Amino acid sequence: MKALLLVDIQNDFLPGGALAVPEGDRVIPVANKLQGRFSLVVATQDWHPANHGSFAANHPGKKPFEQIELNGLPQTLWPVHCVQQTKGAELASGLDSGRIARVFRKGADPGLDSYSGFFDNGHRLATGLGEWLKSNEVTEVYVCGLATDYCVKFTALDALRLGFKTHLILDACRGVNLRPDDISRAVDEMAQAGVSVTQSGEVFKNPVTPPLRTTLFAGKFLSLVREGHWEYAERVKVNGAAIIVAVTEEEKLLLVEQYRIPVHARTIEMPAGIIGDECGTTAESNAEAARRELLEETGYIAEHLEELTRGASSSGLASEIVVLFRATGLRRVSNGGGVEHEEITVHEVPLGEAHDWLAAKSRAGLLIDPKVYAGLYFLESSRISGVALQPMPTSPPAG
Ligand code: VGL
Ligand code: ZN
Repeated sequence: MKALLLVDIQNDFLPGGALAVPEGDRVIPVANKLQGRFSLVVATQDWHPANHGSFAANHPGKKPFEQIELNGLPQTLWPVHCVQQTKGAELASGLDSGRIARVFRKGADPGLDSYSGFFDNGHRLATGLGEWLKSNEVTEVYVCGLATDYCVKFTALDALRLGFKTHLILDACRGVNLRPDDISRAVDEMAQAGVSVTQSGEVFKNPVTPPLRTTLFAGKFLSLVREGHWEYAERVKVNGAAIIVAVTEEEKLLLVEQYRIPVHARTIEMPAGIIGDECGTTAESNAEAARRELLEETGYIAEHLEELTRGASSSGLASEIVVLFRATGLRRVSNGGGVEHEEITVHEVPLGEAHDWLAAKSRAGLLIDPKVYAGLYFLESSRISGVALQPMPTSPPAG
């Protein structure tokens, strides 16, 4: 498997930061776009204590960029940068971090600097990155970030040493250039050592290699999948679920009650349904699916559908993403009750009584889906803040 390594893309290394790399911010949009081409993304983070030995300020009479010896190793002195728990040490504000599987920190030992994301400069301590990549079956790494002539260079050289096929994505890196040709010398040194020097445009041409995935069981509606060491459920030909927070003109919340086989209990849930194959691509198609499900389950047609939020329904158990909609302008056109065998009871609960009603159902032994409370949160907070709800574009329900 291939992994993308985002090296030290941190606020302090951007223009305006404590140790600004010229044009450091230019790597961010490229790094964001590159992430979509890898199924595994890892970041490194320079993470120094305030008393770090690489800071000129900690050596009386010394200035940034002077050379000293630190515990037997040559050391360039730097301005104070990437101090733990500061804004400057955080990953760059514009960097998409939702897909970063892990962040490896380095440079925490006051007596040792650590340019490479794999080891400190004396190769005395490992950060764990190498082991972790190997445990994830990574054989090939693509390196980008800051700074070409320091942390990027040493990270790429160590990756090679550890046996990874190593690529440098040149246009997704920027360097310090303390001496005018430091960057080009660093690139030459990496290339000489065996790093393949490439451009993001070349990477975008490569197909995305999916992670090693085994289908342990393929049912009619669900598969059980193993990816790495993780097992999870995935729906067949479906890519999400719509949950509908529906309030009638009389301020009544629509809830559904049904017997659920996996939990052997009656449950109270928001009306919901799966978002099919063709959906998920546009907000409208999701809204259409939500409108259809609401009609099937409750017999109500909704005039407006507004997306409230989206997220994982149970991220350790299933790949499912749920989209929470608010439905308004409700008109009852049929009895609902779901498609055959669903045997759904629709409840219309006055909003002001919802909490007491749910508590009573819970006491009676029914299981309340916590997403019901998420829906109530949105109803209550939209009133408190007086947010005007935007109507969604409407069209007649499908089918
Ligand atoms: C770096 C100098 C000092 C880097 C970190 O990320 O390249 N450079 N600390
Ligand atoms: Zn540093």
